[in-house]
Amino acid sequence: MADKSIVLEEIMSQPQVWSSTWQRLEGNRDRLAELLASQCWDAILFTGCGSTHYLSLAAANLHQQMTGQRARGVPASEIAFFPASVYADADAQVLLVAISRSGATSETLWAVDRHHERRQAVLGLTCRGESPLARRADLALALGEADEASVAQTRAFTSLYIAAQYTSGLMAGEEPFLDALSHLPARLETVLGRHGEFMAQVAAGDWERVIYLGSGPYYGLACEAMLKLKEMSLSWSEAYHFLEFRHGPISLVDERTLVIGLLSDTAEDAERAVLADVRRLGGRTLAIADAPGAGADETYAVDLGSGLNERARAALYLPLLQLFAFHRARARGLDPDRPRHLQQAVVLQH
Ligand code: F1P
Repeated sequence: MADKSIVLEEIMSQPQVWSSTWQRLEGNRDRLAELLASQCWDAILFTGCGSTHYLSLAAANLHQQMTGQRARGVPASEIAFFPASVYADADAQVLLVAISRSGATSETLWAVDRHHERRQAVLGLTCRGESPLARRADLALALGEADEASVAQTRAFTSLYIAAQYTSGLMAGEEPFLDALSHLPARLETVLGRHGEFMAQVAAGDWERVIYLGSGPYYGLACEAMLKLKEMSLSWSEAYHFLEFRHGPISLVDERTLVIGLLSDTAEDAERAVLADVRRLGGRTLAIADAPGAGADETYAVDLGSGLNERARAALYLPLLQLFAFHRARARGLDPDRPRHLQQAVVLQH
């Protein structure tokens, strides 16, 4: 197999791409602020499919925490087919944030159309300015620099997530948070330099199953890491809210189980205790945190060392986990540039 890989290039390009994304977001600040202030929104609904659905989960969690405004992340197909389960009140003012790398995914466009039937605004976050989503949204932020040739989303996911963080920070009026986002590219450069090779070593282990755990806004990111591993390496993987893992799934743990924890600041002690339980039962753990845990005895540990709080630093976890999926695929003799059964976007016939 050739050493060159498109998806690897895209993963490693994230520091530069995040930098361009940041500039683009700053350039669109006034237009975005205008849309956000155009109504007294009762709720914000985030939606997407696949990776961008998981992005919606993470973004909604963060948004509600930052703004106190009701926010929810749902798969676009639920809005299209079960709108009554999504919109509680017919008169509520709801802003839909529709997220799609391609801007062409059928269910996401159906959700946009459903939402427009309510005569309410759609903010589109996409990588393609000429896409149907960009044309249909009331305001579209098109992150062309983050677009990808690969099937598996990597830099598109993280850049779109940063755009969602920016939107929530703007709505919350939190300038220090917005400023913290501008430091992410430099922090990522350091993280990749320090830990990139190490992820390749861990990925080469004899794992039968890999489980990702995250709390709060990190749950959606844990789900995305799980999806990356499935897509690229055809490996058995699952994701749970951190403490949920004890409530049944922990019975899966054995010596060929790797549990990867995306550690928050808020619940760090409780999360490390879950990982300790995994090791006690014979499993292996990889803890990704901003700083080493005092007295923690992880099988593997990665410290991001960003100095940023858990809300701002979230995107930093993913490139390492994307590298893990990439190297796992290579270790299994698969080509991560050609995931089985997948296309870049799912476009369905009506
Ligand atoms: C969404 C998506 C991808 C997935 C697959 C099919 O695409 O579900 O997350 O990896 O390749 O499409 P998009 O709406 O974000 O373009």
